Order: sequence, then structure tokens, then C-alpha cells
Amino acid sequence: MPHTFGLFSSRSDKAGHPQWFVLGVGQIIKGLDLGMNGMCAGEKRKVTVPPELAFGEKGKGPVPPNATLVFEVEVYSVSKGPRSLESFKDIDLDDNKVLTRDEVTFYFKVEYERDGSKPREDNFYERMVNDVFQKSDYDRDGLITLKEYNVYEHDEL
Ligand SMILES: [Ca+2]
Ligand SMILES: [Ca+2]
Repeated sequence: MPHTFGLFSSRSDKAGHPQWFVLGVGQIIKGLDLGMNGMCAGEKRKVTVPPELAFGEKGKGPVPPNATLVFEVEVYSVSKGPRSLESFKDIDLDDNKVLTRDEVTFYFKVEYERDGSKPREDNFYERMVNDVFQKSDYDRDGLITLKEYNVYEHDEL
């Protein structure tokens, strides 16, 4: 199954800012993995997740046991397929094999505004980029190397 990489926001998320995640690899709860399958950029969807596809009998954090969760999600940006060398090269403007925050920010701006969406505040992108770096910059040096970027390729069979 091809992986779908997406940005989404959920109103149930207290922070309310977009999150970057990978669909289909268990990075988010099962119910969202299933419920968000096939969504495209700009799409909004209400996803109702029964407890057995969320946090089950035990609950987690603020989620009580046996809770049915309702997410209102909006997808900002999607890229399909395993993260490929091609997309890394697209982002890596100066071709030095590492991604800086500026390069990732620029990439999001181009991706997001390509289909005529209104330009967003800079901090809209800043939050997305923060999220990407939090998940991908494993050694926290402020740069994403090809190896860090491609970490999900090991999920492929
Ligand atoms: Ca670079
Ligand atoms: Ca790094």
C-alpha cells in the first residue's frame, strides 16, 4: 500500500495547529488511519472513531475508557507514495543533500499556494515546519538529512 503523507488539523487537538503525519504506518490511531484514507488536499471530513480503533478500554491521557472519538479534520497538503529521492531533491534547492527550515518552508508555500489557496501567515508555515522537524530531525541539529528523510522506506516490504 502506498503511503500518503499529509498535513491535517483536528479541532479536537487543543493546540489546533496542523500536524504532519504518515498515513497507514500506525503513526496516528487506527481509526484515523482508516477514516482519512484517500483524502485529498483541501478536503474536510468528520471521522468518527469507535474505541476499538482508538484507545480502547483503557483510554489514554484525557481520553476516557471506551470513548468514541470524533475528529473534524482538514487536509492541507498531501504527497503520495513513499518519500522519494525525487521529492527530497525538489525540496533541496541548493542540492547540498540536507534540508534546512527555509527550504522546507519554501516547499510548503509553493505546494500550498499552487492550487490558488490564499497566502497564509508566515507562522502557519512555521508551525508545519516545526512539526516536520520534530518528527524527522532525529539528531535535532536543525537539518534533515537524506537518511532522516527516508526513515520510512524501511516500512516497505
Ligand atoms: Ca539544502
Ligand atoms: Ca538532523
